[in-house]
Amino acid sequence: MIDLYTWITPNGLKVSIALEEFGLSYRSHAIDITKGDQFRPDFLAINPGGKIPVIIDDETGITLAESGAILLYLAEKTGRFLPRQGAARHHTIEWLMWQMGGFGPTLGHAPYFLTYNSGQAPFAEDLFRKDTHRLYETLNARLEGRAYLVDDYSIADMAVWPWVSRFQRHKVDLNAFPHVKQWYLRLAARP
Ligand SMILES: N[C@@H](CCC(=O)N[C@@H](CS)C(=O)NCC(=O)O)C(=O)O
Repeated sequence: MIDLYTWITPNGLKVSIALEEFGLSYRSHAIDITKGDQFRPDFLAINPGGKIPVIIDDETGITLAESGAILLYLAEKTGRFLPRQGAARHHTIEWLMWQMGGFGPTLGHAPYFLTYNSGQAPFAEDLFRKDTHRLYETLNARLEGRAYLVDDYSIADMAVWPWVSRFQRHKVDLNAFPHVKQWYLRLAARP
């Protein structure tokens, strides 16, 4: 059994999606980050950084934070959604890292300037608007002529999708990125 400590944010949703897709048994524990649950001593004991998501797998005894590391762990545990070898494995990790290092952090910060405090920091707003559009353009170019980020549906798609689901907060019109929109709706239709 896996215990999942999480909240309804893109990094949290990645792991919820993965656990459902992998068909693993798990229990969810809500860590309400809007109320400061992430700073409770019992949560800091499992992740001193005070960030969701975290899993504890009682089969292996491992406690793991960082959504990208959790997705890799679950893929290796089950042997699914990450090719075992070859170029497709490296490209899946490449797109997972693209999400973890660029798409996620940039889109995580962008709404503070573009949505919640627009007009207050013009330089930051301009920077995040340009970077956001550049990242969506990169994703759109990657998805042209492809059903998924790599050959088959993988942990890379699971990592990117919950971030795209917040496109309105990024002030992005998905119609301007038609390949992203088709991919977004295709994945949304999964059970
Ligand atoms: N790199 C981490 C980021 C985790 C993260 O930023 N979690 C946010 C929610 S999406 C959080 O717990 N925020 C609470 C806080 O910063 O106090 C991951 O991918 O798991």
